[in-house]
Amino acid sequence: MNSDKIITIERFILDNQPTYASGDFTGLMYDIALAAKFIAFHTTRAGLVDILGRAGATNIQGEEQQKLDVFADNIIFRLCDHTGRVCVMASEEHEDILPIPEAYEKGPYVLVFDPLDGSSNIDVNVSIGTIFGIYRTLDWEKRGRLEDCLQPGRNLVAAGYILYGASTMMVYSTGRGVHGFTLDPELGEFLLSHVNIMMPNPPTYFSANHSYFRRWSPGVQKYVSWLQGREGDDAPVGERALSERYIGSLVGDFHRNLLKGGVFLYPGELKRPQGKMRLLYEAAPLAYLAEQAGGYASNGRKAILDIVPADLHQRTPLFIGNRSLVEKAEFFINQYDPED
Ligand code: AFP
Repeated sequence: MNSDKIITIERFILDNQPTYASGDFTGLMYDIALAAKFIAFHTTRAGLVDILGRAGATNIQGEEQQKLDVFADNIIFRLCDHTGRVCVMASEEHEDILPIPEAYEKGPYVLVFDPLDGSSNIDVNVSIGTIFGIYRTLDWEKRGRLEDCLQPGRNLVAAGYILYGASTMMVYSTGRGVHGFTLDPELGEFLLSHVNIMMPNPPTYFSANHSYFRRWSPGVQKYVSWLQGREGDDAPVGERALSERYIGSLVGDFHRNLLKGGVFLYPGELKRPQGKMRLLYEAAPLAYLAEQAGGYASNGRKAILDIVPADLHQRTPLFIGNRSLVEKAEFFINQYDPED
């Protein structure tokens, strides 16, 4: 008899909750896993929109079709607003915080999320993802406020993502390693598939939108040349040479580098010094996972997790992956790019 255990995400979350836990956190993680199943079901049908009706049109049942990112945003909010586990949410899709309706009790947790990242990839059937981070409220007496959402990544109590790819995977950490679960679409269950993921060393890949080379600072240009083995005595060449892979879907690019080792970079540009990535919804949650997996994330000068957000939609340059590769980015930037 094969005795390898089959462990559902529900079982795993329950087995790993501290003995003193109230169950709020466990429930919230389970709600996110449920949201992931709803979103996965809809994303796999995305290619049918031309047949079943486009966003904005009405379907056979007379319901209006929603764009997938609007659907994902809506489903996460509706699964979490009434449970008494969350005091406030913030989504990449909304300018302001999402308070818990007065009719419902508030809870101790703050949920920030990017409901569907890489949505420009939907039309071409390429992987997309959901990213989330969970903080504790700063004031247990009050209903959730903006300050609760503007916490540095160091305060995260959990973070993760759901990758809608060839399979749907949920990868998360609560500060005790990074674990991955693959959705069995027939059973509708996430099953533990990747235990305690660590970024392999030596790394295999680097991921950047190389067509922006001329927009980058001299330090970033030198760094990318180094990644290609064209700059510096210690450049990764020969056996250690890196291959370039870029999907343009952060969750997909990060996931590949998490499993194979590597670095993803979306630097600032000369005309857009803060780059494109959102600190709260993208950079900080993935930075938390990277550090849990033995890696590191930086804005080129300091750890992403140490940046205190000044506003909800703040952007940041992002270098994330194996620690040695990210620290090398900091080295080149400090060497060649004077601080303003
Ligand atoms: P979209 O949601 O507009 O597709 O943007 C996705 C994203 O924020 C991130 O997932 C990618 O890593 C990055 O943008 C790709 O940006 P470029 O197209 O500028 O390379």
